[in-house]
Formats: sequence, structure tokens, C-alpha cells
Amino acid sequence: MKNILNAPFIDEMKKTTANMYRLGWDERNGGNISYMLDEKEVAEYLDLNKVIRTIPIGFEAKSMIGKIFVVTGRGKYFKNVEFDPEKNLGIIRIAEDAITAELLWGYSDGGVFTSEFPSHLMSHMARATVDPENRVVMHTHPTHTLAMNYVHELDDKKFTHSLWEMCTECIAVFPEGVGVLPWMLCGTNEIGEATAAKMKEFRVVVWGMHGVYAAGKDMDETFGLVETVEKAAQIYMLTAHLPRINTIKDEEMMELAEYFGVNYRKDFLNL
Ligand code: 2HA
Ligand code: ZN
Repeated sequence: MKNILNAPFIDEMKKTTANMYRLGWDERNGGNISYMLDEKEVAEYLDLNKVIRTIPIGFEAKSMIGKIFVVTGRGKYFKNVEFDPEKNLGIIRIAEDAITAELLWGYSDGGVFTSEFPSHLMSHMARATVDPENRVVMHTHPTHTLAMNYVHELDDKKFTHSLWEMCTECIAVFPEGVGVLPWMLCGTNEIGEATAAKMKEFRVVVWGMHGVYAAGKDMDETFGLVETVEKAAQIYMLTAHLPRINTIKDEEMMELAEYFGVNYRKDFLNL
């Protein structure tokens, strides 16, 4: 059996949480990540018949039975993951009853997965229906995106349009746009369900005045999405209070999308 601390997926979790922390997006225990793993790959590192303990999920995740995830821990700080992955991360499998998770590794101080895990699972379930390759769900508090929530209308089309205008390649990176939810209480199944509903259309969902949820087929794609949205929001916040002299026009955004050959939300442009 190989040493789990050398597993590429643990390394990715360490590097990603460290990057996000240093970007200032994940203060204290802010943010959480869940990453669906390949059973065969995990079996190289762990005895899959050895369940350490079980943890209730809080809803029935039928389509996820048997799926294995590495998930950040409840109350844990992204800052600390790289130094003690076994305490701050856990590897869990959704049990046959669909309402329990079986802990296979981690949460070594007796901890459990993030309070957002039900929301993550609902997003995984929603993305699986539109993209069977989806593996990652990420929640974080990117600074400028959050700032923009206070000065911009929280509307899918208007918010997306403003982001697309801020960087030339935005429309190519998230051609489907971003979904936006109003402020809602976090950690509840209600926000999880609202997020999952948006996740059928978008890979990025803004939680009004809280942060973002993002999904993708791997860590790079998911992180890259958040990074690009955040960069656009930063340009927006650097310019929103200044007279606008130039802009990327809707015709130009259309030209870009067509050049990159992406399937974009035409109804989010005003042509
Ligand atoms: O896990 O960010 O929304 C901490 C959070 C909850
Ligand atoms: Zn949060």
C-alpha cells in the first residue's frame, strides 16, 4: 500500500487550499472543497474495506452511493491544510443507505466534513446530470467578487455581462455566465438546493454577499474559473467609480465567443 500523504489528490488539495488562502479568499475557516476520487486510485493508498467511523450526511444522496470524496473538515482553516492534511481533510465514501458517509481516512482529531458538504453533494448531483466528467466543487470568499456584490445588481444576466466586459477572455472562460443567488442562510439544505438548481446551468454560482460556489472536471478548471471571475470583479471594483471611457462592446464579445468556438449565453448580450 502506498503512502496516502504522497497521493496526487492530497497534494492537489494541499496546493489549492494554500493558494486560495494566500490569495486572501479563505480567511479563518472560510471556504471548503470536495473532490470526487477514482476508486481504483484510492485503493492504491487505502484499504477500502476499513471504515473508521460513519458520519450522517443530512439528506439522501442516492445518485452518489459508493462515490468517494476528499473533503475539507468542518471548522478547519485552509491555512493549515498543507501542514496537517490528515487532521484538516477526510476521505469519505457515500454508504449504501445514501444518508451516511463512511470515513476511510482523515479528520484525525475526531472531526467531520464541512457543514457545506450537503450543499456540495447537491451540486455534484446537479452537475453530474449535465456534465458526467464533473469532479470538483469549491466554495470560497473571493474578495473583489464579494465587494462587487455590494455595489452591483444581483442578477444572472447583469452580473455576468459586467464580468464579461472586464477581461477580454472572460466570455471564453465562462461562456455560460455565472448564476447569482440573493443572500441566504448558509449551511442549510435550502441554499444547497438553490445552488444545485443554478448548477444545472452554470459552473459558477455567486452566493450574494457571501462568496462563490464553483464546479469543474478537475482542480485546475475549477480554480481557474474562480480566478477569472475574481480578476474580472477586481477590474470592476478598480474602475466602477471612475468615468468609463472604453469598454468591450457586445459585438466584440460575440466575435470573441465565436472565435473561441464556445457555446455562450447569447441572451446575456444586448445585441
Ligand atoms: O466553511 O465558508 O460558508 C466555512 C464557510 C461556510
Ligand atoms: Zn462561506
